Amino acid sequence: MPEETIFSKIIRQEIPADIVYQDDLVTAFRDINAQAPTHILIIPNKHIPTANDIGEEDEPILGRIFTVAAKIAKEAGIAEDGYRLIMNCNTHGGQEVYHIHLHLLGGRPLGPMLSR
Ligand code: DGP
Repeated sequence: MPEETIFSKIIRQEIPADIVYQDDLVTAFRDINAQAPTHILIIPNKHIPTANDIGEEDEPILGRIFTVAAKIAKEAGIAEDGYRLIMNCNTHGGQEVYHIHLHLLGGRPLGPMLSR
């Protein structure tokens, strides 16, 4: 298992972050470099480096990540208009932090999914 990242320190609240939700399986906090009015990262408390490392034993965690994303979107008032959920994987996916995270982006029309 590769080294833990800065996200493990955020989970343990050893460094500051704007945490909007935390339970036994997941933590959600505002992205430091917001790309939209609402930009929240939902991450597992367990260190899973990339989407390639998700195992069957992690299915409850992944389910929780998505139910928490939906709950946060509703609370943020963006559920009806809509939003985008993204998980980047490895270099071609543009992953910068090797602790899986689901980006929740919304609060404005986000346009086409990929820039051309
Ligand atoms: P990705 O490219 O998918 O690995 O996205 C990583 C995101 O993590 C990026 O949008 C910026 C965010 N990020 C990186 N370091 C920190 C941090 O220390 N605090 C917070 N809140 N967000 C961070």
